[in-house]
Amino acid sequence: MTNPTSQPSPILPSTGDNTVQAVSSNVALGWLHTAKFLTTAPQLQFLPTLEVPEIAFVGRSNAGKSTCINTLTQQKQLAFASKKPGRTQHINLFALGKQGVTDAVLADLPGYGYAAVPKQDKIRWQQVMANYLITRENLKAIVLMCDPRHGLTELDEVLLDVVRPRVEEGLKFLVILTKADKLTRAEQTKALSIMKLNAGGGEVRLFSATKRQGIDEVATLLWQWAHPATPTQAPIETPEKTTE
Ligand SMILES: Nc1nc2c(ncn2[C@@H]2O[C@H](COP(=O)(O)OP(=O)(O)OP(=O)(O)O)[C@@H](O)[C@H]2O)c(=O)[nH]1
Ligand SMILES: [Mg+2]
Repeated sequence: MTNPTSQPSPILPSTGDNTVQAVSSNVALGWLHTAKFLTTAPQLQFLPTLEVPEIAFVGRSNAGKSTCINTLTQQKQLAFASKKPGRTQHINLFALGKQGVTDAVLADLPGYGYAAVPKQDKIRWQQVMANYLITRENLKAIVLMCDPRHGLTELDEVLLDVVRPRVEEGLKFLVILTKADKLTRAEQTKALSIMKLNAGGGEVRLFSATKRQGIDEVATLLWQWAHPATPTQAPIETPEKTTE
């Protein structure tokens, strides 16, 4: 195994927003199960403008983004997953919401860093991705999928640089350490603590689609991000009654 994520890397600021609603993982998973294919687009300008929160899954090619979406939504083939890297080549949106009312969207993005892709295509895709991450207005959260056996790659670091200003403005950020089933318990613990250092204020979770590890936790987090608690109102003070 290569040494995972050992070098210090960009620290993302904490968003400092702790207003979350308590929810059971069953509710969160039930909500995720409502996912339906919404649309696909080769780049940002062809995506519909949406008002609901969007949660984007990004990461290196073959990291497990599409599989993670299928696992969380409990649908076998919602997103196309494949052994062959570079399977997802468009931005694919999936609508979530009970009773047919969309209240959030998941975005499955093409992976980066696949060596066999021609250089021109790589550059084009990096521009599409940067453009999406910087300007997509309803983007509420980014889930960075990272295979802990490889650690953060150079392109992951570039992505962290691109999203840092938005995280400072409140964008939520989660690193999912994928394919945790490939690691021993000790390696998982180590990879988790190293990534916690590297992700700064972002959340970090271990995940395995095959061993069904981390699913409840990630589902709950995504539900909370899509349904932030409205700040509790301060009680209105009524003047004390005076009797004369
Ligand atoms: N062992 C194991 N394999 C996994 C897991 N998640 C995904 N894989 C495998 O990893 C490969 C890539 O998965 P995808 O979900 O297609 O990866 P992706 O990140 O969407 O890839 P691109 O679309 O190319 O960017 C597939 O062969 C999956 O079966 C996991 O948790 N454990
Ligand atoms: Mg994919």
